[in-house]
Amino acid sequence: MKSSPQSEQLKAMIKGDFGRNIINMDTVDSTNSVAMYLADKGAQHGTVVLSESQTKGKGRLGRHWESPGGMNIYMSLILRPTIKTEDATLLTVIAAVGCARAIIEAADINVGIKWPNDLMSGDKKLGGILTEIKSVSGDILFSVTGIGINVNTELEGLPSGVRPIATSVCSEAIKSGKGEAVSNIRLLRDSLISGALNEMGQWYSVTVTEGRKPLLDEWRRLTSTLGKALKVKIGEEVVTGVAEDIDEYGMLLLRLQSGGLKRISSGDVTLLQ
Ligand code: BT5
Repeated sequence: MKSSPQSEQLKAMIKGDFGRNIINMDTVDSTNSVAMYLADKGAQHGTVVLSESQTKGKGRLGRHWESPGGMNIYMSLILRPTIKTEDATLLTVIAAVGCARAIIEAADINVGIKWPNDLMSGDKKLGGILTEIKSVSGDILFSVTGIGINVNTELEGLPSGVRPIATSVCSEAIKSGKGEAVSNIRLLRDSLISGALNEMGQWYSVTVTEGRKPLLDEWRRLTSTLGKALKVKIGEEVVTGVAEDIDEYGMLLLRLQSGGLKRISSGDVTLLQ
Protein backbone atom coordinates (compact mmCIF):
# COMPACT_ATOMS: atom_id res chain seq x y z
CA MET A 1 0.00 0.00 0.00
CA LYS A 2 1.72 3.20 -1.18
CA SER A 3 0.29 6.64 -0.49
CA SER A 4 0.34 9.63 -2.84
CA PRO A 5 0.37 13.33 -1.96
CA GLN A 6 -3.05 14.93 -1.71
CA SER A 7 -3.87 17.12 -4.71
CA GLU A 8 -4.36 20.73 -3.55
CA GLN A 9 -6.60 21.30 -6.56
CA LEU A 10 -8.87 18.45 -5.49
CA LYS A 11 -8.93 19.62 -1.86
CA ALA A 12 -10.08 23.06 -2.96
CA MET A 13 -12.92 21.58 -5.01
CA ILE A 14 -14.49 19.66 -2.10
CA LYS A 15 -17.41 21.67 -0.68
CA GLY A 16 -19.02 19.52 2.01
CA ASP A 17 -18.17 16.81 4.54
CA PHE A 18 -17.85 13.96 2.05
CA GLY A 19 -14.17 13.89 1.09
CA ARG A 20 -13.02 16.49 3.61
CA ASN A 21 -10.51 13.80 4.59
CA ILE A 22 -9.17 11.90 1.54
CA ILE A 23 -6.63 9.12 1.97
CA ASN A 24 -4.86 9.15 -1.37
CA MET A 25 -3.06 5.95 -2.46
CA ASP A 26 -0.91 5.01 -5.42
CA THR A 27 -2.05 1.42 -5.46
CA VAL A 28 -4.07 -0.84 -3.13
CA ASP A 29 -5.73 -4.24 -3.40
CA SER A 30 -9.22 -2.71 -3.10
CA THR A 31 -10.23 0.74 -1.82
CA ASN A 32 -13.36 -0.93 -0.35
CA SER A 33 -11.26 -3.41 1.63
CA VAL A 34 -9.01 -0.61 2.96
CA ALA A 35 -12.05 1.54 3.80
CA MET A 36 -13.82 -1.33 5.63
CA TYR A 37 -10.64 -1.85 7.68
CA LEU A 38 -10.30 1.88 8.48
CA ALA A 39 -14.00 2.19 9.32
CA ASP A 40 -13.64 -0.72 11.73
CA LYS A 41 -10.76 1.19 13.36
CA GLY A 42 -12.98 4.27 13.81
CA ALA A 43 -12.50 6.37 10.62
CA GLN A 44 -14.90 9.33 10.52
CA HIS A 45 -18.14 9.71 8.57
CA GLY A 46 -17.22 11.19 5.17
CA THR A 47 -13.67 9.80 4.97
CA VAL A 48 -12.65 8.72 1.45
CA VAL A 49 -10.05 6.21 0.30
CA LEU A 50 -8.88 7.04 -3.23
CA SER A 51 -6.40 5.12 -5.36
CA GLU A 52 -4.72 5.45 -8.76
CA SER A 53 -5.03 1.70 -9.37
CA GLN A 54 -6.18 -1.52 -7.66
CA THR A 55 -4.76 -5.02 -7.80
CA LYS A 56 -7.93 -6.78 -6.54
CA GLY A 57 -10.78 -4.40 -7.37
CA LYS A 58 -14.07 -5.96 -6.25
CA GLY A 59 -17.39 -6.15 -8.09
CA ARG A 60 -20.55 -7.73 -6.65
CA LEU A 61 -20.76 -11.45 -5.83
CA GLY A 62 -16.99 -11.97 -5.86
CA ARG A 63 -16.56 -10.55 -9.36
CA HIS A 64 -13.48 -8.58 -10.37
CA TRP A 65 -13.34 -4.87 -11.20
CA GLU A 66 -10.59 -4.15 -13.75
CA SER A 67 -8.60 -1.29 -12.25
CA PRO A 68 -5.68 -0.16 -14.43
CA GLY A 69 -3.70 3.01 -13.58
CA GLY A 70 -3.86 6.14 -15.71
CA MET A 71 -6.29 8.68 -14.24
CA ASN A 72 -9.29 6.43 -13.56
CA ILE A 73 -11.30 6.64 -10.35
CA TYR A 74 -11.30 4.02 -7.63
CA MET A 75 -12.71 5.48 -4.43
CA SER A 76 -14.61 4.37 -1.35
CA LEU A 77 -16.68 6.59 0.93
CA ILE A 78 -17.06 5.68 4.59
CA LEU A 79 -20.38 6.69 6.18
CA ARG A 80 -21.93 6.18 9.58
CA PRO A 81 -25.53 6.51 8.44
CA THR A 82 -28.38 6.47 10.92
CA ILE A 83 -30.50 4.10 8.84
CA LYS A 84 -31.72 0.52 9.06
CA THR A 85 -30.06 -2.32 7.16
CA GLU A 86 -33.10 -2.60 4.86
CA ASP A 87 -32.42 0.97 3.65
CA ALA A 88 -28.81 0.21 2.65
CA THR A 89 -29.70 0.13 -1.07
CA LEU A 90 -30.44 3.86 -0.79
CA LEU A 91 -26.69 4.41 -0.34
CA THR A 92 -26.11 2.89 -3.79
CA VAL A 93 -28.94 5.04 -5.16
CA ILE A 94 -27.29 8.18 -3.70
CA ALA A 95 -23.95 7.20 -5.27
CA ALA A 96 -25.49 6.42 -8.67
CA VAL A 97 -27.37 9.74 -8.78
CA GLY A 98 -24.35 11.71 -7.53
CA CYS A 99 -21.90 10.11 -9.99
CA ALA A 100 -24.23 10.35 -13.00
CA ARG A 101 -24.84 14.06 -12.33
CA ALA A 102 -21.11 14.71 -11.82
CA ILE A 103 -20.15 12.95 -15.08
CA ILE A 104 -22.78 14.88 -17.06
CA GLU A 105 -21.63 18.17 -15.49
CA ALA A 106 -17.90 17.56 -16.08
CA ALA A 107 -17.92 15.90 -19.50
CA ASP A 108 -21.39 16.58 -20.98
CA ILE A 109 -21.83 12.99 -22.18
CA ASN A 110 -24.84 10.74 -22.20
CA VAL A 111 -25.06 8.81 -18.87
CA GLY A 112 -27.81 6.49 -17.68
CA ILE A 113 -28.15 4.56 -14.44
CA LYS A 114 -28.81 0.87 -14.98
CA TRP A 115 -30.45 -0.74 -11.97
CA PRO A 116 -29.02 -1.57 -9.50
CA ASN A 117 -25.44 -0.28 -9.63
CA ASP A 118 -24.19 0.46 -13.15
CA LEU A 119 -23.27 3.77 -14.73
CA MET A 120 -23.82 3.39 -18.46
CA SER A 121 -23.26 5.38 -21.60
CA GLY A 122 -25.64 3.85 -24.14
CA ASP A 123 -25.25 0.10 -23.71
CA LYS A 124 -21.64 0.30 -22.42
CA LYS A 125 -20.51 0.33 -18.81
CA LEU A 126 -18.67 3.47 -17.66
CA GLY A 127 -18.59 2.65 -13.99
CA GLY A 128 -19.96 0.56 -11.14
CA ILE A 129 -20.87 0.92 -7.47
CA LEU A 130 -20.39 -1.56 -4.64
CA THR A 131 -21.87 -0.79 -1.19
CA GLU A 132 -20.77 -2.91 1.76
CA ILE A 133 -22.07 -2.54 5.30
CA LYS A 134 -21.32 -3.65 8.82
CA SER A 135 -24.46 -3.85 10.90
CA VAL A 136 -25.41 -4.74 14.45
CA SER A 137 -28.95 -5.85 15.34
CA GLY A 138 -30.53 -4.33 12.24
CA ASP A 139 -28.72 -0.98 12.49
CA ILE A 140 -25.86 0.00 10.22
CA LEU A 141 -22.64 0.58 12.18
CA PHE A 142 -20.89 1.87 9.08
CA SER A 143 -21.09 1.60 5.30
CA VAL A 144 -18.51 1.76 2.54
CA THR A 145 -19.68 2.82 -0.91
CA GLY A 146 -17.09 1.97 -3.56
CA ILE A 147 -17.11 3.75 -6.90
CA GLY A 148 -15.16 2.75 -9.98
CA ILE A 149 -15.26 5.07 -13.02
CA ASN A 150 -13.38 4.49 -16.25
CA VAL A 151 -12.15 7.99 -16.90
CA ASN A 152 -9.29 7.35 -19.28
CA THR A 153 -9.13 3.55 -19.52
CA GLU A 154 -7.47 2.22 -22.66
CA LEU A 155 -10.25 -0.16 -23.65
CA GLU A 156 -7.84 -2.27 -25.74
CA GLY A 157 -5.96 -2.99 -22.49
CA LEU A 158 -9.00 -4.63 -20.80
CA PRO A 159 -9.49 -8.41 -20.87
CA SER A 160 -11.38 -9.61 -23.96
CA GLY A 161 -14.48 -10.52 -21.90
CA VAL A 162 -14.88 -6.96 -20.58
CA ARG A 163 -13.76 -4.94 -23.64
CA PRO A 164 -17.01 -5.16 -25.65
CA ILE A 165 -19.19 -4.09 -22.69
CA ALA A 166 -17.00 -1.25 -21.34
CA THR A 167 -16.41 2.39 -22.19
CA SER A 168 -14.77 5.43 -20.58
CA VAL A 169 -15.65 9.08 -20.00
CA CYS A 170 -12.86 10.19 -22.38
CA SER A 171 -13.79 7.85 -25.22
CA GLU A 172 -17.47 8.83 -25.02
CA ALA A 173 -16.61 12.55 -24.95
CA ILE A 174 -14.27 12.24 -27.94
CA LYS A 175 -16.85 10.14 -29.85
CA SER A 176 -19.50 12.82 -29.35
CA GLY A 177 -17.24 15.72 -30.39
CA LYS A 178 -16.69 16.97 -26.79
CA GLY A 179 -12.93 16.24 -26.71
CA GLU A 180 -12.26 19.77 -25.44
CA ALA A 181 -14.08 18.99 -22.14
CA VAL A 182 -11.68 16.10 -21.40
CA SER A 183 -8.39 17.51 -22.70
CA ASN A 184 -6.98 18.26 -19.21
CA ILE A 185 -7.19 14.79 -17.75
CA ARG A 186 -6.04 15.61 -14.19
CA LEU A 187 -8.58 18.44 -13.97
CA LEU A 188 -11.25 16.12 -15.36
CA ARG A 189 -10.46 13.41 -12.78
CA ASP A 190 -10.47 15.94 -9.91
CA SER A 191 -13.74 17.46 -11.18
CA LEU A 192 -15.36 14.02 -11.34
CA ILE A 193 -14.16 13.02 -7.85
CA SER A 194 -15.17 16.31 -6.20
CA GLY A 195 -18.38 16.57 -8.23
CA ALA A 196 -19.44 13.05 -7.21
CA LEU A 197 -18.60 13.62 -3.52
CA ASN A 198 -20.30 17.05 -3.41
CA GLU A 199 -23.40 15.68 -5.12
CA MET A 200 -23.52 12.63 -2.86
CA GLY A 201 -23.22 14.88 0.20
CA GLN A 202 -26.12 16.99 -0.99
CA TRP A 203 -28.39 14.05 -1.89
CA TYR A 204 -27.56 12.41 1.44
CA SER A 205 -28.63 15.54 3.39
CA VAL A 206 -31.75 15.99 1.26
CA THR A 207 -32.68 12.37 1.97
CA VAL A 208 -32.08 12.76 5.71
CA THR A 209 -34.02 16.04 5.98
CA GLU A 210 -36.78 15.70 3.35
CA GLY A 211 -37.17 11.95 3.00
CA ARG A 212 -36.41 9.70 0.04
CA LYS A 213 -38.84 11.05 -2.60
CA PRO A 214 -36.58 13.75 -4.16
CA LEU A 215 -33.72 11.22 -4.46
CA LEU A 216 -35.91 8.51 -6.00
CA ASP A 217 -37.44 11.03 -8.43
CA GLU A 218 -33.96 12.11 -9.55
CA TRP A 219 -32.97 8.45 -9.97
CA ARG A 220 -36.09 7.93 -12.14
CA ARG A 221 -35.04 10.92 -14.28
CA LEU A 222 -31.52 9.55 -14.77
CA THR A 223 -32.21 5.84 -15.23
CA SER A 224 -32.14 3.98 -18.51
CA THR A 225 -33.86 0.92 -17.00
CA LEU A 226 -37.51 1.89 -16.42
CA GLY A 227 -40.04 0.98 -19.10
CA LYS A 228 -37.64 -1.54 -20.68
CA ALA A 229 -38.15 -5.26 -21.20
CA LEU A 230 -35.55 -7.03 -19.05
CA LYS A 231 -34.14 -10.38 -18.14
CA VAL A 232 -33.03 -10.44 -14.50
CA LYS A 233 -30.80 -13.16 -13.08
CA ILE A 234 -31.35 -13.54 -9.34
CA GLY A 235 -28.94 -16.25 -8.18
CA GLU A 236 -29.99 -19.32 -10.17
CA GLU A 237 -33.43 -17.92 -11.00
CA VAL A 238 -34.05 -15.99 -14.25
CA VAL A 239 -37.16 -13.81 -14.67
CA THR A 240 -38.31 -11.62 -17.54
CA GLY A 241 -40.66 -8.66 -17.55
CA VAL A 242 -40.91 -4.90 -17.89
CA ALA A 243 -39.21 -2.62 -15.36
CA GLU A 244 -42.10 -0.64 -13.92
CA ASP A 245 -40.50 1.37 -11.11
CA ILE A 246 -38.30 1.22 -8.04
CA ASP A 247 -39.92 1.23 -4.62
CA GLU A 248 -39.04 3.36 -1.59
CA TYR A 249 -36.15 1.00 -0.70
CA GLY A 250 -34.61 1.13 -4.19
CA MET A 251 -35.90 -2.37 -5.08
CA LEU A 252 -36.84 -3.05 -8.70
CA LEU A 253 -40.54 -3.62 -9.44
CA LEU A 254 -40.73 -5.91 -12.46
CA ARG A 255 -44.09 -6.47 -14.24
CA LEU A 256 -44.10 -10.15 -15.20
CA GLN A 257 -45.74 -11.58 -18.33
CA SER A 258 -48.28 -13.24 -16.02
CA GLY A 259 -49.37 -9.75 -14.89
CA GLY A 260 -47.88 -10.08 -11.40
CA LEU A 261 -45.40 -7.61 -9.94
CA LYS A 262 -42.08 -8.99 -8.64
CA ARG A 263 -39.99 -7.01 -6.14
CA ILE A 264 -36.28 -7.66 -6.66
CA SER A 265 -33.58 -6.65 -4.17
CA SER A 266 -30.57 -7.44 -6.34
CA GLY A 267 -29.75 -9.17 -9.59
CA ASP A 268 -28.02 -8.94 -12.97
CA VAL A 269 -30.06 -7.13 -15.58
CA THR A 270 -29.92 -7.67 -19.35
CA LEU A 271 -31.99 -5.46 -21.65
CA LEU A 272 -34.08 -7.56 -24.02
CA GLN A 273 -34.80 -5.24 -26.94
C1 BT5 B 1 -19.73 -3.48 -10.07
O1 BT5 B 1 -19.87 -4.82 -9.86
O2 BT5 B 1 -20.02 -2.88 -11.09
C2 BT5 B 1 -19.12 -2.74 -8.87
C3 BT5 B 1 -17.76 -2.19 -9.17
C4 BT5 B 1 -17.23 -1.39 -8.03
C5 BT5 B 1 -15.79 -1.05 -8.24
C6 BT5 B 1 -15.28 -0.09 -7.19
S1 BT5 B 1 -13.70 0.51 -7.57
C7 BT5 B 1 -13.55 1.21 -6.00
C8 BT5 B 1 -14.17 0.23 -5.03
N1 BT5 B 1 -13.17 -0.73 -4.57
C9 BT5 B 1 -13.46 -1.97 -5.00
O3 BT5 B 1 -12.75 -2.98 -4.77
N2 BT5 B 1 -14.60 -1.97 -5.72
C10 BT5 B 1 -15.18 -0.64 -5.77
P1 BT5 B 1 -20.71 -5.80 -10.82
O4 BT5 B 1 -22.07 -5.23 -11.06
O5 BT5 B 1 -20.59 -7.11 -10.17
O6 BT5 B 1 -19.92 -5.74 -12.18
C11 BT5 B 1 -18.71 -6.44 -12.36
C12 BT5 B 1 -18.61 -6.75 -13.85
O7 BT5 B 1 -18.34 -5.53 -14.58
C13 BT5 B 1 -17.45 -7.69 -14.17
O8 BT5 B 1 -17.84 -9.02 -14.04
C14 BT5 B 1 -17.16 -7.30 -15.63
O9 BT5 B 1 -18.08 -7.93 -16.52
C15 BT5 B 1 -17.47 -5.80 -15.68
N3 BT5 B 1 -16.24 -5.00 -15.47
C16 BT5 B 1 -15.14 -5.27 -14.72
N4 BT5 B 1 -14.27 -4.25 -14.75
C17 BT5 B 1 -14.83 -3.30 -15.54
C18 BT5 B 1 -14.41 -2.00 -15.95
N5 BT5 B 1 -13.27 -1.45 -15.55
N6 BT5 B 1 -15.25 -1.32 -16.78
C19 BT5 B 1 -16.44 -1.83 -17.18
N7 BT5 B 1 -16.88 -3.06 -16.83
C20 BT5 B 1 -16.09 -3.77 -16.01
